[in-house]
Amino acid sequence: MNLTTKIFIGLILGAAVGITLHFTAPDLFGTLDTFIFNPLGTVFLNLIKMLVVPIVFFSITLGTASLGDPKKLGRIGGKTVAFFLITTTIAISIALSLAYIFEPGNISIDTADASYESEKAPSVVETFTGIIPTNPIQAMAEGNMLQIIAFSIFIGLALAILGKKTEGIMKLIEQGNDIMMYLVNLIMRFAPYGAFGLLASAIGTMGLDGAQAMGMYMIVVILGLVIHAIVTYGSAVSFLGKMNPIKFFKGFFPAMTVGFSTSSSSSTLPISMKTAQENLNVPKPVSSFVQPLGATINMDGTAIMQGVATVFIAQVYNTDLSFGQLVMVVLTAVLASIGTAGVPGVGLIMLAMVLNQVQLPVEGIALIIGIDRLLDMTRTALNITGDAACAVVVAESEKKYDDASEEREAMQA
Ligand code: DAS
Repeated sequence: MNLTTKIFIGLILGAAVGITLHFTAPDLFGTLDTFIFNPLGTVFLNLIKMLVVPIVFFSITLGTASLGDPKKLGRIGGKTVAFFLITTTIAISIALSLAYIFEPGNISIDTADASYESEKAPSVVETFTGIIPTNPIQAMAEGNMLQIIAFSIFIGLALAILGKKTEGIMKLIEQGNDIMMYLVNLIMRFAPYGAFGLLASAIGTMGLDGAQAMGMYMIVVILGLVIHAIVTYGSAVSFLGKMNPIKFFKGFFPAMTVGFSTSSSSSTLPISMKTAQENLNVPKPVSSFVQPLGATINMDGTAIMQGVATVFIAQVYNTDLSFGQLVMVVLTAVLASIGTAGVPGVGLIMLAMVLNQVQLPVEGIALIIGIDRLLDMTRTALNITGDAACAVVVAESEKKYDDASEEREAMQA
C-alpha cells in the first residue's frame, strides 16, 4: 500500500474515531486526546516544523544559485509573483461572487455577545520594508520566513556570480539540501499516524455542532475552493503548464493530505517540494524557488475564506458593501497574504485586517471562529496546490530557455 493511501486512511480513521467519541464517549475522548491523539499530532507537526527553516534556507539558496544568471532569476521571480497575484485576485473574486449568489449571511444569529480580539497583522509598508533581515540568524531563530527567503536569495545570487571561487560552499549547500530531503522521506513514514492524531483531536474536540450553525458559510467557502482548484489551477496547468490536470491533482495529492492535516503551508513545505519534484517533474531549482516563496506569500484558499467571510459578516450585520469597498477587500486580502507566513489560523488574523479596511465589525469573526480550524485544513490544502500549479507553469515556461541554452552548449561543444 503506497504512502498516500496510508495517509488518507489515517485521515478517515482519525475523523471517524474523533466524531464517534465526541458524541458517544466525550470523557474517554478527553483521555485519549491527552495521551494519544494530541501527542501523535504534535510529534508529527514538530518533526516537519523542525525542517522548515533549514529546508527554506538550503533549497532557496541552492535554487537561486542553480538558476545561474540573475536574468533567469529575475525572469522566474517575475513570472512567479505575477502568477501569485493573478490567481489570488481570481480566487477572491470567485469568493465574493459566490457569497453574493448564495448569501450565507442571511441567517438570524445573535451578534450581541460576539467578540474577538484580533492580533495585529503587519501593515503593507511594514511587510515590504521588513523583508530585509538586519540579523539573518535572528530571522532563522524566529522563523521569519520572508527574511529567511530574502537572505537565501542574496546568498544564492552570490554563489551564482562567484562560481568556482565558492564551489566548496556550493557543495556544502547541495549536501545540506540532500540531508534535508532524506529527513523528509524519513518523517513522511510517520505521516499516516500524525494525520490520524491531528484529525481525531480536531474533529473530536469540535464535533459537527459548530458546522451545522455555519453550514451555508462552510458550503460556500468549500465550493469556492473546489471551483478555484478545478477552474483556475486546472486551466493553468493544462494550458500553460502543458500537463493533464488529472495527473497534476493526482500527483500532488499526497502533499494536499499533509497540508489538510497540518493546516500549515510552511510546515508542509518539505513534503510539497518533494511531491512536486518527484510526481510533477518540476526541476529542483524552480521548485526550490517558487514553493517556499508561495508557502509564505501565496494563499488563494485563505483569500477565498476572506472574501466569503467578509460578505457573510456584512450580511449578518445588515451592511451593504459598495463596489469600492469590494475592491478594497480584494486588494487588502491579496496584500495581507504577502505579510503573513503559512501557519495554522493565520487566515483569521488577516481577515481582521480586511474587515478593518472596510469598516466592518471585527467582532463578526467570533461567529465563524468555531469552525475555522476545519476550514483552515481545506484552505491550506488549496494554498499549497496553488504554489505547485505555479511551479508547473513556470517550469514549462522556462523549458524554451533551457532548450535554447542546451542547443547553444551542444553547438559550442
Ligand atoms: N493555515 C494557513 C496556511 O498555512 C492558511 C490560513 O490560515 O488561512 O496556509
